[in-house]
Amino acid sequence: MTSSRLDSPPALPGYAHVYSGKVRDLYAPLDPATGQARDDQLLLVASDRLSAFDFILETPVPDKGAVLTQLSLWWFEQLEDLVPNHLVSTDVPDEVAGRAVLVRRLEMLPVECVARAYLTGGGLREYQADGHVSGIRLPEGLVDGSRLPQPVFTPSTKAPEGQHDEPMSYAAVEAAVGPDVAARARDLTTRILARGNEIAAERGILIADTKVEFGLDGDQLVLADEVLTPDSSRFWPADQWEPGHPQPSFDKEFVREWLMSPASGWDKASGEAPPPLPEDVLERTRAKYVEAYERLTGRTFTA
Ligand code: Q0Z
Repeated sequence: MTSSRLDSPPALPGYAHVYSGKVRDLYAPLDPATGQARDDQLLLVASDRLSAFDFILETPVPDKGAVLTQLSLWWFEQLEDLVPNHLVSTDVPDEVAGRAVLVRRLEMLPVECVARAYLTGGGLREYQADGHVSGIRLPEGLVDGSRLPQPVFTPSTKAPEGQHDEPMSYAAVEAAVGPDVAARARDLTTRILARGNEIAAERGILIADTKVEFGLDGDQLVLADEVLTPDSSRFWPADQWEPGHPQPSFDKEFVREWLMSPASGWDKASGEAPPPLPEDVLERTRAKYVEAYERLTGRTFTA
């Protein structure tokens, strides 16, 4: 058995492969004059790979990479007055058209900048232990899915691929990047999520939490990587929001439901890789990504 993430990434003429994550690949453009990899730019390529229950599924979701790339680009525009971003150009090779961006290579902060607007997951577990998340005292009586009075900054460490990020205290962020950069990153992260929710709420989507990455250009913080996509954030359907239990995922609900059903024949506890997804589950999942894009942006998605 092979999994797609062990396959070599596609060769892209004019680019050197740098790194592959779970669902994306990173390349450096080659200088045509010298054939050497440039050190000032990167090509970020989003694949159609999907992760569920910590596995990369073997069946790609058609157009997922393009939908998420186009969504990130739209959010960059919506956030332009809040924060500069790393985008250089969307003029990319035909093989990756629509699902890749050329970006400025930055000195990345060694911190995952997470903000939470609703309580769930690791934040909920911290709250249940002692009423705090990331050192911030929250009101009493909150449950899974509760909306927080305001978005809170809950940074985490950048764990090596395959491992889970660990919560990081704000003091540890200050020690890693200095108090000034830490305060600006905290402020920007919570504002990005607040702005995201102002826009998404009008369109029937709640953004429970999000992870953003910043790089430094001199002393200026620059928004890098993807932003406010279903891969970097928890999207919930607003009309089904009901605090008190886990909320359905906007994008992965059909995948999770099928994998956990007897129809899949898969036992999560077995540690085995999940089976390939049936065509109808794939098609409905593709439709959810397109729906998120079209509802948020008001644009029609064209592949
Ligand atoms: C992003 C990632 C992957 C895609 C490094 N502007 C930047 N400058 C320097 N580094 C990065 C960026 Cl975005 C950077 N990542 C995460 C991994 C594909 C994005 F394999 N890593």
